[in-house]
Amino acid sequence: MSAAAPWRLFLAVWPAPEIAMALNAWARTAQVECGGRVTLAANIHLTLAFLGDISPERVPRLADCVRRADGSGHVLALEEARYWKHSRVVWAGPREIPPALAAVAGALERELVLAGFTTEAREFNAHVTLLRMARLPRLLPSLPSLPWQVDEIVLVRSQLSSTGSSYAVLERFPLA
Ligand code: 2AM
Repeated sequence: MSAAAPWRLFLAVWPAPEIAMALNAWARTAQVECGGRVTLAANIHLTLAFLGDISPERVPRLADCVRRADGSGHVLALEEARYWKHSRVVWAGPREIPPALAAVAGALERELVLAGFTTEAREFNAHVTLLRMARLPRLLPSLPSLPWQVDEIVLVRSQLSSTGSSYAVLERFPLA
């Protein structure tokens, strides 16, 4: 019997709809300056760990790792908007990564590695992608004040198509 086709998976924090809508509205304003494709409000998230292609049979083991990772709820303030030239992405992120967010990302990484999962080699860089295929902006509009209450981690399956990525939340893990 052949193994099930892999799923493209990642662990993330997902904003409440009003925060996602405010970020999407901001991105549409920034688009006037730098073009590009705006991330749909429903797709806005911050990735904690990217797993890539994983056999669906390993999902229960992956979920156990997330449950073992200690983490606490906290507020994430997105204060800075930046442009990455190499990926042509406009993103928002905190000026400094909240210690609780860094701690949960670190705990996840440790548990995943212990359980034999391979995560991305890049250092954790807390960012929320808001525009793709953008030109270098001269100046980005300032971000509204968006206190994002982070109170759960989500396990997400990403499916790629010609119209972009679609995301399905497979499981939610509350933070203490
Ligand atoms: P991005 O927004 O910077 O592209 C789903 O694709 C999520 O996983 C996105 O947040 C994306 O980050 C991130 N992601 C996609 N491919 C990745 C990779 N190879 N390494 C790390 N993160 C990745």
